[in-house]
Amino acid sequence: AGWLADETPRLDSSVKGSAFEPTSPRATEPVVGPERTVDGFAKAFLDELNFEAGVALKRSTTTDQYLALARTIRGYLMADWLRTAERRRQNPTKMVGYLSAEYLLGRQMGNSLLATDLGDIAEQAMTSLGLDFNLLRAQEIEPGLGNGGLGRLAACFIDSLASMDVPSIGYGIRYEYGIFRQTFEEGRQVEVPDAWLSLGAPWEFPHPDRAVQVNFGGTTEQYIDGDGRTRPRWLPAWNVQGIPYHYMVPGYQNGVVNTLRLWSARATQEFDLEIFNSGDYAEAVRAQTFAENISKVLYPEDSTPQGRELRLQQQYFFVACSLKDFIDRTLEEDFDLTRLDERIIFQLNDTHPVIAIPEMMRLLMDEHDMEWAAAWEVTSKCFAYTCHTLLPEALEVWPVELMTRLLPRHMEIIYRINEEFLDTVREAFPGDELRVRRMSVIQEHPERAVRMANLATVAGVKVNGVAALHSELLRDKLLPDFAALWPNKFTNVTNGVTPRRFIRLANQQLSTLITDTIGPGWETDLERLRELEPYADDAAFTESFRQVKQANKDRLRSILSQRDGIELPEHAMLDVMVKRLHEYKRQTLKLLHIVSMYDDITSGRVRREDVVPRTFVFGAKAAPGYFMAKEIIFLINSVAKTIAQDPRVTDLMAVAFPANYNVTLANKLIPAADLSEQISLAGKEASGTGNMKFALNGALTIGTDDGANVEIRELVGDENFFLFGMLEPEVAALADRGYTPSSFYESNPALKRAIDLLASGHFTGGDRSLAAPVVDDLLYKDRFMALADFQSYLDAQARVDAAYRDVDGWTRSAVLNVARSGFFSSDRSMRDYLDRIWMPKS
Ligand code: C3B
Repeated sequence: AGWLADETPRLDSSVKGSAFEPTSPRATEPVVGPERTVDGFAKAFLDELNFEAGVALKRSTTTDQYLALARTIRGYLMADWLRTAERRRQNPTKMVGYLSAEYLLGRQMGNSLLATDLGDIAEQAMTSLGLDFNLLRAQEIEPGLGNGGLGRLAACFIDSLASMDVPSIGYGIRYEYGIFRQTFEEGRQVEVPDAWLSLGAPWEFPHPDRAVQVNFGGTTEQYIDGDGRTRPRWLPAWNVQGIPYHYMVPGYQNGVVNTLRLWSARATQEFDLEIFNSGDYAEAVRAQTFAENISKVLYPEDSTPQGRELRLQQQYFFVACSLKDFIDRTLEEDFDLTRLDERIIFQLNDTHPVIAIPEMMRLLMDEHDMEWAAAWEVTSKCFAYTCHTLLPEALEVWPVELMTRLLPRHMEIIYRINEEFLDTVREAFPGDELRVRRMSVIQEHPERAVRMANLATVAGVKVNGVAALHSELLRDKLLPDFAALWPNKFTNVTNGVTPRRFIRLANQQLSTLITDTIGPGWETDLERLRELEPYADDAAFTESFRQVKQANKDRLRSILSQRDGIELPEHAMLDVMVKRLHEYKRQTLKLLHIVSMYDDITSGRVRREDVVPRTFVFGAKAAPGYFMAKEIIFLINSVAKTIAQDPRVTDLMAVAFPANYNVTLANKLIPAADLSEQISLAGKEASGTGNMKFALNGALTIGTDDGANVEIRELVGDENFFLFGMLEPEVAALADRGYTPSSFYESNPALKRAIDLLASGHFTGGDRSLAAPVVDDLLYKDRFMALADFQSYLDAQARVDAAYRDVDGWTRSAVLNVARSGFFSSDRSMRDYLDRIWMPKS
């Protein structure tokens, strides 16, 4: 057990340029963990199985074995976890508190094995016990505690923070049910609850002993305090407890393990005791259910918020728990809270946690006796806000009526923040009452409501967008009045993805090829992928690169065959569009391309030998209440089925739509892709992060000039990217002129044919009405201008075909995509947050 005695943290592979110098660890109590040998691992595993679970190996189920394996692996992380925490406690510095309602973590086992470098030992240990390691790994249900890009981004960020040894903590909600499991019935999406905890939860550590109370409702009043001062206080009507659950966030082979703290809601004892004592047993149980509802389920809306009361309860619940946890438990007891900003910066992941701002004011004033001015002084240094969208309907507003009912004290505080803020505006822009109205934290129409983005902008030290274009539009179009008042508040941090999960784990063969070519260490210094550039013309390297891609495609074919019964052709370009189903992302544009290709072949308009065979893969969940998104899913499945049954085309095209796209499936799909579809209407996709994962795995992008596509194209080069579509200013101009989709339909024969064929019922068993919702929307509304970009898209797809025929040229471009995408590591994003927002030098 040499590694246990080893008190030097293994920081040699920590990310270059980390803002934090590792401090000498002072573990006061050595933690004894299992030995890093096959025997040691096997013994630890049997200990878990026999003594913790109380099961004999011979009698154990696959689930028992999976749980014991998970607990064994986490045992190896324990010493580093405790040591990291102790080191931080001994040397308190400014921390990052990442506040996010979503963490789309993906499976934990593979990542933990990678972080500890225990993969081989674990596999051999399982084999020595006669167990199938891969079967056990496949048991894990990923914690789907997020919807899509925003939640996955949070997971990438905490991975990077640990790999860079940044003192940080992630705060969020432990939903009992994560994002629904998607199934298809007759081509239509059916949602099944995601009971991810049902088999046991081997990766979490509940701490009911550290419960926090959270209050809701009631009223406020003025009272006279001990010093004769009149002060407001909150008389809440009900409360719940937040139970923290801790999750390890291991850094990449650097001896660091950070913490993710997710809160689960429980009924407080007072709450139900009172009712119990009144003799109403049923009411007491109902009350319990009511309290526990708060963390019951993840809202499955993505990008468009549902303004439901329970959602505001969730937001306040986790934020109140987290602030209290930080102030009461993480800070030293006598810490001077006027200096809070020296010890914490809370990053607000979109508007979901923005209620933290008035909550901090309330804590400082009502519970820590601070005056307004002092409380505001420090609060306005402790938060920064990331905006993840531009769609106006996606900006959260909470009705004043609801806010007053649920959080009356917070509403008062928000009013006062707004009053003082509007004074500032009036001073800066005298007589400009229209501007005052636009900037107010309170909107008056269509109903009085709190604009959470405005509140975050008023209080935040910085406001950032998530890609260069997005940050520009955020500043100049979404919040221009704020930018005029505070130009320096606005900044950009382009998103990134963790290379550990999305290259090293997802694409082991490519990782080996990279390491063999440029040596180790690129996983934490991703710009080093540049060293691959010279190999883009190296025959041996490009041959290996192609073999890796083919192997990944073969693996995907076998996975889809087993998982979904989908049989894909062996040799075809793999053209992939995976992301949430949203009209602005334009899955319908992809569908129009597919239908157009089908029509070209079946009508003999193209010669068969001129067709580049393609396999199209979709992966997308629709929000359960999003009618049009669900209709689009149905239509894609209908087209897929018709194509699969039409012998005229089966050798040239196939469409696959495996159900339940999630992080686990992404890890199999992305490494296999040749072509990455990033085709949102320009100006609508804030960043995209899937686009980065594809480029890093050697897919070429066909994309609009939107989000991070802009930066991908700049870096990989125009000749290695298929650009199409209107630019954002052109989109804006067309919208101003008035957009009529039907005019594009009338004037473009290829488009007309594709739409007519869709509308004819050809793909829907002859029933025209089944295609009508989507077709009619395209023809008469088409809010995201798919028809306007259709021809440009078709032309770009023709360029893709031509490029793909040139095998060497394509491979060269693919290699260059990998070599030039190192910028998109989330380590770089974290460095940017550190330099520009969290710990700026100046
Ligand atoms: C997403 C955006 O739609 C993506 O463009 C972006 O890459 C990610 O966030 C991460 O920044 N997003 C989301 O997933 N959910 C929201 N509510 C808003 C934005």
